[in-house]
Amino acid sequence: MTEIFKNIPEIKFEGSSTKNMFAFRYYDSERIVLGKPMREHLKFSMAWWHNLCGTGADMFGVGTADKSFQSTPETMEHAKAKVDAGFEFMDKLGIRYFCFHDVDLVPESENIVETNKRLDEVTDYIKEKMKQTGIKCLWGTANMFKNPRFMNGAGSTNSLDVYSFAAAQVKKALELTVKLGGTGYVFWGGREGYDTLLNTDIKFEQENIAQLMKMAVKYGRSIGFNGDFFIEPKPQEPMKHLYDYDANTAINFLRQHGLDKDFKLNIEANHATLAGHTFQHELRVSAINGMLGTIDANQGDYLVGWDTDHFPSNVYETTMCMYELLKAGGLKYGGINFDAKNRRASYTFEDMFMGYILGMDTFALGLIKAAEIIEDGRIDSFVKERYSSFEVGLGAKVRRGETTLEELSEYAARLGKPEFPGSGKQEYLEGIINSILFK
Ligand code: XUL
Ligand code: CO
Repeated sequence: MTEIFKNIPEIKFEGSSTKNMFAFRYYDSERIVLGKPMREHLKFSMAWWHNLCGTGADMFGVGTADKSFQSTPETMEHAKAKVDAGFEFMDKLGIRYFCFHDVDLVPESENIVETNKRLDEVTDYIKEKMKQTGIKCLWGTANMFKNPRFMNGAGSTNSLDVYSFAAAQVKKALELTVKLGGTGYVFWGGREGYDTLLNTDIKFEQENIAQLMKMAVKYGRSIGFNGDFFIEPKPQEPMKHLYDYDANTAINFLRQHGLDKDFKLNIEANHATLAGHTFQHELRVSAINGMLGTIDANQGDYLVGWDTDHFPSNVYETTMCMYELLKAGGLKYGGINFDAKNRRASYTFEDMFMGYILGMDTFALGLIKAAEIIEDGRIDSFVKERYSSFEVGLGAKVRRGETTLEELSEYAARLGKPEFPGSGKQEYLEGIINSILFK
């Protein structure tokens, strides 16, 4: 088979001082960090859609990148050329996982029976490549936002026909995920929301979405899907309001509908910031609720109000992300999927590699720094000390739920004026982080 990314070598670790553009500066897959090789902490995954399908088209202009891979777009020949390109790309970078939507893999036909046939054919081909390379599927999903039929939503649609079509796509995408050995199945509800409440019954729509998810769990488990289902929260775009607004909202929805045993969350950095939260906040909220499932790695542009899906370059953010991940004990069925795309003006094959090298290095550096923060211990011990008044005596009774308003009132009355609660020392703590990041 002919090489697609000619002149691009296998990317190896060379250290931070290298000037070689095709090398990792920080990602050293075998380096041990806190007792585990980096590759185990950082289960990197390639997003089929951005990397192999995205051409840089935006609302104002057509694509700039040629992703035909020497074939004719919208054909099965192209679908297979994308497989060839994808596996060569992952192999050269040492990426061991990929994620996909159904429609990323093949051109969609008007008829779902025909589309499904194409999906069977291409996944046979993908399976062969997986066998040859050892590369695995991280998660699969159904694209239920692109086709015009989903204009009013998929699970949240007003039309039974469209709802059934969504169900059919979920069924097939689950079968494909099982066929490819994926350990996750994602629901990102891009059209599950509303543009105006004047035409929308929120309760009805959310109940229907929950039903679709329940059917997915039932069917998935019946065909041997033992991994996690994931909801991927996002506050808006394309709809003005999306139901899975942020981690807390999605967790509440899952619990309300009894889905919390089978589902966890897929936290995406740019979605977090669109919701007015830090990436770290969304990870923390998920983790403390036992819901941290997987990560869509990217970053937004704080000066732009939409989902720009930049490759991660902000080491502060990846450090805090890896700090949360390490403290949560890692991701069981999840990984770090680069839901990221090159800028429109970065249209060459080289740029595709540069994006992944940047992202992988930024996460590797984040991992190294997060481990140093934990080993340093000053942040964790400060936080522990900050709440120490609840460790003994009456404070411990509060924690155990053994006290009353009466008892606390009597205590308060005896105190007179309470002492200040102790400095939050934010500037001191931020200084510690800087001294670890930039030593
Ligand atoms: C869109 C987004 C999706 C999901 C999968 O903002 O993040 O690519 O990750 O459908
Ligand atoms: Co995403």
